[in-house]
Amino acid sequence: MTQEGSILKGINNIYTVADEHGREYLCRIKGKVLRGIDVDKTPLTPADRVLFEPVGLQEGRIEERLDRKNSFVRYNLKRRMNQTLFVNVDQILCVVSVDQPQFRPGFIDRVLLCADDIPVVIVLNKTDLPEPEDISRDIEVYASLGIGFCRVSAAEGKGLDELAKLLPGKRSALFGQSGAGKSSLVNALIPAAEQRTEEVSLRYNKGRHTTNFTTVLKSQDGNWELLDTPGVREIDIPDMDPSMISHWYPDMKNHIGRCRFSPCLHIHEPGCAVKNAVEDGEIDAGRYQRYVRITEEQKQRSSLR
Ligand SMILES: Nc1nc2c(ncn2[C@@H]2O[C@H](COP(=O)(O)OP(=O)(O)OP(=O)(O)O)[C@@H](O)[C@H]2O)c(=O)[nH]1
Ligand SMILES: [Mg+2]
Ligand SMILES: [Zn+2]
Repeated sequence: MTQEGSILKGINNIYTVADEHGREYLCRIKGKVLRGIDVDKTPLTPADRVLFEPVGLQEGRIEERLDRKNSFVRYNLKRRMNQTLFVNVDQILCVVSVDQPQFRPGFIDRVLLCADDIPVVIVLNKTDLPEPEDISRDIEVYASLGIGFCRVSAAEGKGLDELAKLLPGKRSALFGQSGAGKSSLVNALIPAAEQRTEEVSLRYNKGRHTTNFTTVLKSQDGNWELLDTPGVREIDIPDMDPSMISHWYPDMKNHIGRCRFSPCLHIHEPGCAVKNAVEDGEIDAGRYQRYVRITEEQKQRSSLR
């Protein structure tokens, strides 16, 4: 009999599906195509809700994907198409670190663009390491945009109580650069998760990432979930019209309508309200420079088609 379930992970087209009691089934997709999906998107990702038919006690066949509440989408440069990384989350914990890997605000800007309407909280990890000065300035800029922030050290157990307060009743995805400490944080918050972690130097020598597929992990009390995701080195924003990018910047939104030209890329156009706001210090100059880089990249990508 068909049941509703939730995907915990998928490896080589074999999906682990949990039913409403938490019982797990190893499932394949029934037939060649899945009902309820649009062809060019990733058919199934962790946290997708599905209808499946159990076959015996531990296996099953997935028949249909149910509607997604939201999606985190990036552009996959190799495959030259958008790629959904995970879905149906209440918030994204963007894990960045003080160092190893280096703190890069441009990475956070791109995560915010990929996140669409999903709320993002910046989790600054490895605060036990010496901290470059400009980090707190950048963090203040994000705070002024209403983005949540949390300082932690998975290694020393610092700030984890604060982080834990953000989790009850929610499904949160940890996303960030490889080596930032996502799996270490998952293990600190859900000890039974036993996610593999590895030293950054070891990793770079071998040129690989430690976590290589996304897993949904349930808290001990069953009240909240974490998604541990594979780290990335870079992230590219999904395909969109370059002139639309600024609409996703809360700090630019109020200025856009006052530019002389419409649409305006806010780069070379005269009478640009966004550029004026940058000059007046209303918009952070660093964030604007990174906006220009992201927009130029997007223009170039569109021109290659
Ligand atoms: N100094 C310090 N090191 C940490 C901290 N948290 C994690 N690490 C170390 O950073 C390295 C990478 O940690 P992981 O948890 O594997 O990082 P990850 O983000 O899951 O990496 P990927 O799975 O490749 O994306 C490990 O050697 C951890 O021990 C921390 O708070 N401080
Ligand atoms: Mg990991
Ligand atoms: Zn403009």
